[in-house]
Amino acid sequence: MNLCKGFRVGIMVALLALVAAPAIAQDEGEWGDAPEGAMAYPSLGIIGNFPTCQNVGPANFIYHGALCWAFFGPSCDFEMEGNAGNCPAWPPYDADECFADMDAGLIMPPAYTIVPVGASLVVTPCTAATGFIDQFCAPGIWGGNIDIQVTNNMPVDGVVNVLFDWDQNGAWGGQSQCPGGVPAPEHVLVNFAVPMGFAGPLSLLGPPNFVIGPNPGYIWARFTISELPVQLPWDGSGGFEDGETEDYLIWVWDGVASQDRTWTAIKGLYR
Ligand SMILES: [Ca+2]
Ligand SMILES: [Ca+2]
Ligand SMILES: [Ca+2]
Ligand SMILES: [Ca+2]
Repeated sequence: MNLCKGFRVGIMVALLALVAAPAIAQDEGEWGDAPEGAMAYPSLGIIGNFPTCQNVGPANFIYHGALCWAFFGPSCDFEMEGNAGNCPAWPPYDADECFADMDAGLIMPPAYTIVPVGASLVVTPCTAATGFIDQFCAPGIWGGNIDIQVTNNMPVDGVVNVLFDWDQNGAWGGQSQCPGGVPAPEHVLVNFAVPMGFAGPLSLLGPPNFVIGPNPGYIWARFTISELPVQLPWDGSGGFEDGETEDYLIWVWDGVASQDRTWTAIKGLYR
């Protein structure tokens, strides 16, 4: 091969590498597991359109390369597709992380998942722990009612982003309104820096508190750590070299104390 031809081949290889860049998601990596094209809220009959699967549209997906230098909880594990490779199938729900499974990092609140019972889908706790983040429109307080274990072993500062589907429409973005016109944005933590070398509960870094949305019930949430900030407005999709995404179903309290709920149920039996 003469020098000129070698140069041309080099250019061609570089161009091919550029063209091939979006295909990075064909490789093993870290993905989300919030439902896409599947039932997200059984009691409401709402199908999830969260950006999780590469091969389910119209929603996009989120992907992290198989490095795991930045992660939530004890570790990452890698798959070829969303929902731990089960896309487009739900159930199983939360096939990647649920809670206390040696992967998941959520410290509080307790997480829930969805399981088939006969012909129905039923929301059930991930573990024996049950409980809500707080009442609708109450403050979300890092270290008070929400926290996640995070580690950044990357050679750069990382960023964490967190989404909650407050209006239960099966997608992330925009905002809901609480009484008095108080906005409750779904993107509750925006490009929050996690210094190189940090390992601990995210609350130690003082992330800003937020407003819990106005809908009581179950809410899909996404926690993402990455080497680069997300583009705004963010719908939960993206492609990153490093980091991890963990999705959780959490409970927003309707404000009815459990003893009242029990008493109402008891009275109902005698009517
Ligand atoms: Ca994941
Ligand atoms: Ca994984
Ligand atoms: Ca993890
Ligand atoms: Ca939403």
